[in-house]
Amino acid sequence: GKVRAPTHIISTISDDRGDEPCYGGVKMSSIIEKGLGVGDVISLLWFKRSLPRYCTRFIEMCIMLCADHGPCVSGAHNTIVTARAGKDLVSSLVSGLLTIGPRFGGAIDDAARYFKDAYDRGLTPYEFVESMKKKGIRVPGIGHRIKSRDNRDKRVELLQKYARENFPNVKYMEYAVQVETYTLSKANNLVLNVDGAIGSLFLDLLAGSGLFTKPEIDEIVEIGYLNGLFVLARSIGLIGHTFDQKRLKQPLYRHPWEDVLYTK
Ligand code: Q5B
Repeated sequence: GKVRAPTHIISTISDDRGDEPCYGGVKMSSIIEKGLGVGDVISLLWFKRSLPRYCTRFIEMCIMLCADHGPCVSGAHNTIVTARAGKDLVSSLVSGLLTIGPRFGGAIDDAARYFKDAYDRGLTPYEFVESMKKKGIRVPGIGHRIKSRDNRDKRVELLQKYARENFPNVKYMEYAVQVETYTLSKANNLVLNVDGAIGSLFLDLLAGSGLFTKPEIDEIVEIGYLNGLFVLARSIGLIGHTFDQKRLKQPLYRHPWEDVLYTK
């Protein structure tokens, strides 16, 4: 009687079979009654555990600070062009999301991987950056198109301030800052960017909270959970850009000839 047919799906993060859905074993009514937020929901569904308030607040700050960065970035541009081609919300959203990758917004996981590896192996910032250069790999989490030594990214400053005041330890972030000091000696725009700040600080969250084992941290970094924060956050802005274009009744976009170098 205890033998059951093999299932086609294994799922561990939520359960909808009882009188109310549970996220990571926590009843939805309890999430609402306790006044929990979206950071707690992410903790339960992604990390399969309740995290302390300072961690869930940090997750919420990442979502809020990455929600949008204007109409000129790759994602918003694609979304705007798609919306102006008359496409629906989902098409406009995904066309923007598809630009998220190693150069734009999707460098958080690689930043965490490389900063973790370099710090854990005891590499100096000089050794780390120069070894990346030899391999022909740009340091993920470093560099920005418009941010620079003299025009710092407020998002990075806010996340760093919060973590310094609330995290038990910020060793990975301080290492990333030392890397930035070295890269800034090479060029003015090689700042620690928002991807690098989130990547290094999330390593500190994972290592400092005491709630993750070392193999669990390695698995999270290896699988690559952290770009999910940018994808989730920027969806808020991309949805906004879609509505904005529709509300403004913007016509089909055509790029101006003057802005193309036609050459043979
Ligand atoms: N160089 C971000 O480059 C950018 C270097 C580097 C070593 C580096 C570049 C990069 C790593 C990926 C990353 C996240 C493409 C950025 C984001 C979200 C956003 C976006 C927004 C938002 C910018 C000039 C010279 C060259 C390069 C060297 C550049 N980066 N060397 N390590 N990391 N970063 N992405 O300005 O000798 O002349 O060949 O790939 O972390 O996406 O707001 O816009 O919220 O939406 O185009 O903030 O840094 O510079 O490509 O002309 O390079 O610098 O090798 O050297 P740029 P390039 P050389 S945050």
